[in-house]
Amino acid sequence: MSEAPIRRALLVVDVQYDFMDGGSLAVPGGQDVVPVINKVRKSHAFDLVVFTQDWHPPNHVSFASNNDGAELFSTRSINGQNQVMWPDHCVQGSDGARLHADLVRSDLDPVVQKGTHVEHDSYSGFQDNDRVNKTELEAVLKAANITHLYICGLATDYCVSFTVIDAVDSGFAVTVLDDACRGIDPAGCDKAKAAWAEKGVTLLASDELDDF
Ligand code: VGL
Ligand code: ZN
Repeated sequence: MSEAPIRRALLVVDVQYDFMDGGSLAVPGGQDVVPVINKVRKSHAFDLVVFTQDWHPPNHVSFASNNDGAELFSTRSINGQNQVMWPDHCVQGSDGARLHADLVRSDLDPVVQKGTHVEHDSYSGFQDNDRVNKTELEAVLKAANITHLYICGLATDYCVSFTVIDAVDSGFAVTVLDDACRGIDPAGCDKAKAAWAEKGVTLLASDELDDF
């Protein structure tokens, strides 16, 4: 049986101002991924580069401010999901929701928005946490015949991790670029990496990446 030719995409998760130091939901050192991601992009011939963008309506269910009496970073059960009560972040059209201006981008790079439904949170770039709605990410990748995904961005223990797991489940060969990611909680990052290893994900430093 002949194998599909290798086609590689760089998938950059949620590199947005609200996740930078000083942002409303800061990931420590979040901005430090930008030069690493740019360097990887410039030094490799990716067939496609895709960005995800957390893109919430102001009345989004994941905001503590929209849940009476909710303490920030506590967890509530909402529609059968454990929902973290986040600070307001990545509100559609806000400055905090913008992708970092220093990211090298082309007009050809798709930007896939997620978390757009009021009642559903979406850590994964592929689908809501409750799996009710899919984004167009899988269709975008499949339309470009992508076989291998190189994933980086923010935050390791939330949106990167959920995206990595769904990417494997969607049939892609997945590599995560460790130094092009930052996480919120170190214990959560360790847990995420253990789960990725179980799924056959390759974890590399960006300078360990093969030439292509
Ligand atoms: C994220 C929490 C809430 C992320 C997004 O990008 O990791 N985390 N929304
Ligand atoms: Zn969010």
